[in-house]
Amino acid sequence: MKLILAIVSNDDSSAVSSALTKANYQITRLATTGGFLRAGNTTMIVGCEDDQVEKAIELIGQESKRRTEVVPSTASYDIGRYASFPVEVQVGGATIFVMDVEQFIKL
Ligand code: 2BA
Repeated sequence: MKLILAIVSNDDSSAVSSALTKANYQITRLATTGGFLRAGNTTMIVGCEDDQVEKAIELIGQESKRRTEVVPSTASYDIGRYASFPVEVQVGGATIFVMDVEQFIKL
């Protein structure tokens, strides 16, 4: 048995957990915070059989692809005026750890 820890952006967490649940994976979602950006992200804990790991990674990847989005940003000028302009930011992506499970116990 394996334990998958998948860290995904909050924007993708709903789609990722729906896809995994629909495919009969049992998951736990944790609200986590990235150490570098200090922004919220979501960590999914998935316990599954060895032969189910690949499919889980595929589903997570499908729902959390790294992509570029254009978001509005503002710049201020000394004369007290603000201008809005679009900037491209990278969003999404997943960081995944797969670990061996020594024991799986439900009491
Ligand atoms: P990613 O590498 O895609 O990482 C996204 C989030 O995944 C991280 O959020 C962290 O919560 C988790 N994560 C990634 N690698 C990990 C690991 N080896 N162990 C445990 N958790 C891990 P943040 O820490 O807020 O990082 C956000 C993004 O900032 C990273 O995206 C990376 O592109 C960049 N970054 C992180 N640390 C950096 C550093 N020391 N220098 C430059 N850029 C960094």
